[in-house]
Amino acid sequence: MGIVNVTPDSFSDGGSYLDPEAAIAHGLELAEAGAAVIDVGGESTRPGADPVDADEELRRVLAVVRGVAGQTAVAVSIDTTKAVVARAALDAGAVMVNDVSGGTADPDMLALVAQTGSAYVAMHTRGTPRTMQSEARYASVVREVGDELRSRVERALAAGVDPRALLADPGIGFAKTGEHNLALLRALPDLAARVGVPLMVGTSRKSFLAHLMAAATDADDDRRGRDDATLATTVWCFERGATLVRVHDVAGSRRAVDLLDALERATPEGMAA
Ligand code: PMM
Repeated sequence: MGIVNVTPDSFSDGGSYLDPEAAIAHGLELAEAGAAVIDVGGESTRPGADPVDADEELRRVLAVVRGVAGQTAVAVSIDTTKAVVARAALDAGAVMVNDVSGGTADPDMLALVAQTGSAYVAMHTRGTPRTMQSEARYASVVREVGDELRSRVERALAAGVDPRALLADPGIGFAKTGEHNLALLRALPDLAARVGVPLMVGTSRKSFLAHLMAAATDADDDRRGRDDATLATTVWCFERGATLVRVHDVAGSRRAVDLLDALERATPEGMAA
């Protein structure tokens, strides 16, 4: 899943794609680079971010969803917690709703997804982007995130969301410390078993990667370093059963994943040849 943030304040690409034409061109570039889904978002979810009202969110995303969906066969997803934004985006050509609140922010969201038959990503978080980091307290992060995510999945299924089009996401960086993030990444197979639906994971350029880089290399914490660390976590996630990863650098991720596939298929004879 390639990311198009149409926001002034997302932490890694905020402000780069506020102009709809630039955002559409970027989405098409990610499709060309091999993304399976293009995720368009108009509200930053970085820790402490201020909420955006539905009118402003629609003003940012709608032309971009329409433009990308109209010019590529690659699926478009709308990254929103609001049912009105999701509905308009689905009407404009999106086929998936990526909801970082997992259906807890808007009481109308799950019914809308069920009624439209769209695909749905239920992500785990606690509180809102403003409050979530104060809620990063767990006795056992894998068990608690697994249980809370499972209950979001069950609510989605009970509302009539299509079970074949439902993904769950542990919400790396959402109400989690760096250590929580690493614990969840290490336990992905266990988490997948607890949640019972395919997993999507988003580590791309997130701040906990700086600590991982510092522990593993003497590289500076810059964009390149975070993209390298994202590739390592992307391969890690696919190796441990994730179905979809959400990334900024689609071309690099695509190459890494194609190499992983080649490695898995390779025979000793094939490698020698
Ligand atoms: N992360 C961000 C935004 N939306 N959606 C899902 N499902 N999973 C994530 O991990 C996720 C998300 C924040 O990252 P960004 O500001 O770089 O887009």
